[in-house]
Amino acid sequence: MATARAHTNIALIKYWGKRDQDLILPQTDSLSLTLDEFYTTTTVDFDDRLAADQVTIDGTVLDQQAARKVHHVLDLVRQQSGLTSPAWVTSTNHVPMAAGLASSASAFAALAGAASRAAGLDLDRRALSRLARRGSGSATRSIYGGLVEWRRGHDDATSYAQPIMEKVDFGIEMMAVMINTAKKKVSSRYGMQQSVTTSPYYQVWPAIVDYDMAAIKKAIDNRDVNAIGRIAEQNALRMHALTLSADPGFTYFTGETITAMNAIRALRDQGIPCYFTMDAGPNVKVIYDRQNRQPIHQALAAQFGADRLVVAKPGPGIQIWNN
Ligand code: 2P0
Repeated sequence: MATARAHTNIALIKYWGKRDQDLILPQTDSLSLTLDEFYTTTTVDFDDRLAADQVTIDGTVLDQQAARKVHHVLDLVRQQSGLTSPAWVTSTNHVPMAAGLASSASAFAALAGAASRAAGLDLDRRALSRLARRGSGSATRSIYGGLVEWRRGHDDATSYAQPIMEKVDFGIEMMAVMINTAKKKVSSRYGMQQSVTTSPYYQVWPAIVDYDMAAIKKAIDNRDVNAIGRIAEQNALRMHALTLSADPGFTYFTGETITAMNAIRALRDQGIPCYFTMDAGPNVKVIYDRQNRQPIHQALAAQFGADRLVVAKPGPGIQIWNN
């Protein structure tokens, strides 16, 4: 039996599209910040008295269909270890609010860590990153803390994450504006594939990411939070343009998403540097230097309510222990 804790991450340069659906090989590199506030703790116990894998998330037992991606990762661990037993999987999401902010990243990273250790494998972090990738692409990056890049690679062996700056030594922070915590209508898996196959703009996306990756790495080297924010905001808008320009077009934004984006632009116009990014859902994450937290929090609390704001600092990489 083993337990792992992994933190979620928010991409500053987005992963949006796969080259290989089964291996989860991405079209492009991506880069993220692991957050301290949001994490998943998962325990795995292989037990040959079980008839099938039993997956419980936040106290609810998943049916076979809902647990499909979990079975897939467990099967890979069984292949690698030679074990054949089914497993108990118990997972708890630690988020400050009722439901989801990018929980698949922390969930599949924690599952990879706990399942591999419980099966007696002693995987290094690169191998853990590759295993987490097979559950969900964004989980590849949640093995590491701080600023992390996922190199797209060209096959299963070469597509993994690596740390850019595990212990972040400057003031970058993120504030989540929780617009809506209900489950999204268009899964990211389906949404990104629609973008790849039907958006006429997709063909320029890889070149945009190459350019943004180089620029953001330079900004990180310079510890320039405002340059990081500017690059991340533009990259996010261009990612979301791939959903709007798909056929049929769709968006993860709601009216309140746009309202929050405008609130952040207004703060900028008042001389308070802050930037936004959005993922496959309506919530907005604000990127800023911690020295500017107070006026940003005050302005957004007045508009959205303080109970819908969560401040997150850079967080650590995966921890795994035997029970
Ligand atoms: C990211 N997102 O880089 C991007 C930006 C959402 C928007 O990774 O199909 O749940 O499991 O690989 O990782 C969300 O997609 O998709 C995601 P799969 P995943 O964080």
